[in-house]
Amino acid sequence: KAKATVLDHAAIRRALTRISHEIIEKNKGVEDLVLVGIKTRGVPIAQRLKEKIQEIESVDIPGGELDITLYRDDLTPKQDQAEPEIKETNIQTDIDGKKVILVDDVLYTGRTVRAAMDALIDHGRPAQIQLAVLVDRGHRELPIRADFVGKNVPTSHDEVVTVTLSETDQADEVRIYEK
Ligand code: 3GP
Ligand code: 5GP
Ligand code: MG
Repeated sequence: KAKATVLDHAAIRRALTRISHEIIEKNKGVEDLVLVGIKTRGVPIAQRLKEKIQEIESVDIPGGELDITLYRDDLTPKQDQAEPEIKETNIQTDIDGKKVILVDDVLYTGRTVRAAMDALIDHGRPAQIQLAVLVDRGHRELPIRADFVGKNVPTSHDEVVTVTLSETDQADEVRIYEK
């Protein structure tokens, strides 16, 4: 059941522009940064950030992808306690000593990000890991927070946030639905 649009196309664009500036400001430039998107929709979001940062700083930041699959059924209220698992890692660049920025569409329990951090640490020894998300919907189950947030969207467990992006879907939009 549709409830409300929380971000439209322009709001998503502005949020990602702001986050790009925040990333540059926090890191005092873009040296040693690597952007790693979590599939599916974290990947196009990371790509957009990369393009904006390139416009601002004229530097092409290396990127990568992680595919993390959930073995619990996240689309229904909490019942299963299984953990997200790494399916595929595609990070061509060396992350030793780098500042890796993980990028995802929605941050919820934090378990996906935890799995993503495990994968990164298996892959190398990053100097830092930072986290950028388009939406933080709350309900963390682990001590994880995002460094860069497009929008905080308070939700109940019965609600679901849909993120559609032009790269993967029809249009750019973030909505809240009642399950
Ligand atoms: P994504 O791969 O782009 O992140 O989990 C598969 C898809 O279902 C995700 O797309 C995500 O957008 C969507 N989704 C909607 N609600 C949930 C949820 O509560 N948990 C998870 N894991 N995915 C959800
Ligand atoms: P977490 O592991 O923090 O519980 O959930 C994060 C991952 O699950 C993200 O990759 C995100 O895609 C997905 N996710 C969790 N809740 C939602 C939600 O309400 N909407 C969408 N679109 N994705 C969600
Ligand atoms: Mg996701």
